[in-house]
Amino acid sequence: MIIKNSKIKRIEKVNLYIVNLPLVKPFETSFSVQTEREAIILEIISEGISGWGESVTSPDPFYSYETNFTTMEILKKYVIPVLKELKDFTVYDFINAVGRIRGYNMAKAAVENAILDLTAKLNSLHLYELIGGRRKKIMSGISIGLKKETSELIDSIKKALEKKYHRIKIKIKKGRDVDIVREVRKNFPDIKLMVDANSDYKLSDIEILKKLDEYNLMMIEQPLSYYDIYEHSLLQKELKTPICLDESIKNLSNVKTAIALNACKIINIKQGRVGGILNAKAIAEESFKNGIKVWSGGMLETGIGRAFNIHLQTLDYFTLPGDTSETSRYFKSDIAEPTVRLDSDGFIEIPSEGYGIGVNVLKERLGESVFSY
Ligand code: OSB
Ligand code: MG
Repeated sequence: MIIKNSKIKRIEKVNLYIVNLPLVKPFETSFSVQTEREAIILEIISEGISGWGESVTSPDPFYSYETNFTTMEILKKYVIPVLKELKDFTVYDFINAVGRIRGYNMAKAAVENAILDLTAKLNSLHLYELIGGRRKKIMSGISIGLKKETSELIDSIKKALEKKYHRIKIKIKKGRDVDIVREVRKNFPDIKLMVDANSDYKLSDIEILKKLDEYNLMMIEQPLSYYDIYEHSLLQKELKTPICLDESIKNLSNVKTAIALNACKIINIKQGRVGGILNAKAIAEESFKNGIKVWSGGMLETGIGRAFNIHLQTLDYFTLPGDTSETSRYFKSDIAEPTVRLDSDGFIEIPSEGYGIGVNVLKERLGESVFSY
C-alpha cells in the first residue's frame, strides 16, 4: 500500500499561519456564541511541494481543553522539532515519533493530515484514493445554532431544505429543548432531524430527555458530560432515541468502551478530535464492525479542514450525512478554492483541483506566517 511505503525525504520548511474569518452569522451552542473562526493553518514543504493542515481548535477551552494557544505551544515545542528530524519517513513513522506526547490530538492531527496531503501529492493521488475512499460524492448536513426566536430557527430550516440538505441538526440546551423540538416537528413532520446538546444535561435530567423520544429524532448528540461514557450507557437504556457521542470519543479505546457498555448507537467522528484522518478511519472501521453507525462532524473549519472532512467521508463506513455544509453558510470568503457547494440534489463533490486535498490555498489570504522552522 502506498500509504505504508511512500517515503518523504525530509521536511524542508514548516510555516504556521493564523487566519481569522468572520462567520456570516453568529453560531450559538450550549457552551458559547462564536462569531468568527480563528484557525491555525500549517504548511509543510518537501521537494517544493506544500502539504496543508488545519487545527480544529478554537481560542476558548469550552468544547475541548485544547485551544489555539495549546496547539501553538505543542506544535512549536514538541511536534515540529520531531517532524523536522525525520528522514525518509512515512506518516506512520511520524505517528510513532509523536506517540509519547499524551493527548493534544487536535495539534497532532493538523500535522498528520498535512503529511497525508503531501504524501498524496508526491504520488499524484487524490487524498481519498490514498486512504481508500470510494464514494464519488458525499451527503450534506447542516448544524443550526440556537436562535433567539423559534421563528428564526424555522426560517433557517426552511432555507436549508430548499438547498436540499440531507439532514438538519439543531442545537439544544437545558430549558431550550422540548418546546423548540415540538415546534420544529409541527412545521416539518417528516424531515431527517437530530439534536446536539454539547454536554448540557445531567443524568438526573432524564425526564426531559425522555420527552424528546416523541419526536422521531435520528439521534441526540452528546447529552451528558464530555468525559462520560458510563452514564450515557445508563441513559441509552432508558431512551428510544439513539445516542450519538461526540465530545466523549477521543480515541479507539473510548470507542471500545462505548461499544462494550452500549453507551451509544452512533458516533460523530471529528478527525481533529481523534488525532487525524488515520485514527478517524480506524474508529470508523471498529464502529462499523460492531454495528455502530458513524458520520463526520465539523468544527466550522476553513476550506482546508473541510476538504479533509469531505475526503474522509468517501470511505464506505460513513453511512449517515454529517456536518458538512456549503462554504457560504459559514464565510463570505474562504482561504481555499474551489469552495464547497451543494449540487441540485444536496450532494457535495470531492475536491480534486490537483492532487492531495484537492483545493488551492489562497496564500495571499493567509498573511505572514507567525512561525517558521
Ligand atoms: O458539537 O458538533 C459540534 C461546531 C463547533 C464545535 C462543536 C460542534 C460544532 C457544530 C458545527 O455543530 C459543525 C460544522 O458545521 O462545522
Ligand atoms: Mg457535537
